Amino acid sequence: MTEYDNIMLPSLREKEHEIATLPDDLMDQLKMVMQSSQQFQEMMMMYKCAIREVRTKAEVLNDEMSVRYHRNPISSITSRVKKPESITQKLLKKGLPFTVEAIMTNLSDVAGVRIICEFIDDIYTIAAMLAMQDDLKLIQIKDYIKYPKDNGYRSYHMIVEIPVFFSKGKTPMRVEIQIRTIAMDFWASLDHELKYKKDINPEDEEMIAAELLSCAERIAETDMIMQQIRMKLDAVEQHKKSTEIIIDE
Ligand code: 0O2
Repeated sequence: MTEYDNIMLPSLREKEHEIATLPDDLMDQLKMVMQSSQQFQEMMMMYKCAIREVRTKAEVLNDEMSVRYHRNPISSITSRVKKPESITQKLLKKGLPFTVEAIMTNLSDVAGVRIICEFIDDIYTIAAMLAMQDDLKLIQIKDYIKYPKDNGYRSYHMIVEIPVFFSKGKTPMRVEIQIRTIAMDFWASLDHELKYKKDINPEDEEMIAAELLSCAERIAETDMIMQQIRMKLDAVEQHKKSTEIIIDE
């Protein structure tokens, strides 16, 4: 038995593999117990540190490219540690015990970093540059841009393991990196909102889902066109530079 087993509510102990959702009051109790546990606090601190490491890596790449190519491929970076209630739901869904060990071994998205790029090409450039770094271990890639989800969701997901140096030594920590364009992010935030609207009636939900899917397709087309414009502008710039060199010579 791990220390963390102590934070599991006795009423949940027998049922943990059977239930997929919890009544709100039980969820609140579990959340409070989790948050007051020292081990849980420590784990969340470790995930926050891992997020900082990944954010720094992305910021460094963006700074370098802005000096080298005079443009920022990353338009913004956001991050979050998963909320205790979302961690609980995921553990329940996967039939896992409420332990720090189970969380750290089985959940890869407790720490999340979202990198928002201007253009589709930038997504793959940043992803490749991150994957190349030898202190970062690539665990999994889900390319929902090449293979969008049925609902229209598009984004590039990487699960990475990054070493974080604490007082007791080095700990490899998992972080989920989501990389997407501004347009994809705009779509995903509206889709996310729909997921949490519980009072919506089924016909409306179906209609909104169909509209969202059609928006996702139009957004994908727009992203492609914006990418082509970017490439044309780059080609003009390149041509200008090469003629300047010839004139100088
Ligand atoms: P939140 O609130 O963002 O944390 P897994 O068990 O993790 O391997 P999962 O969760 O299906 O399996 O992995 P996947 O498909 O890589 O999705 C992980 C995250 O991507 C989700 O986290 C969302 O943030 C985002 N995502 C995936 N599909 C969709 C979608 O259809 N719409 C939107 N808006 N976001 C999506 P969480 O834990 O679901 O949520």
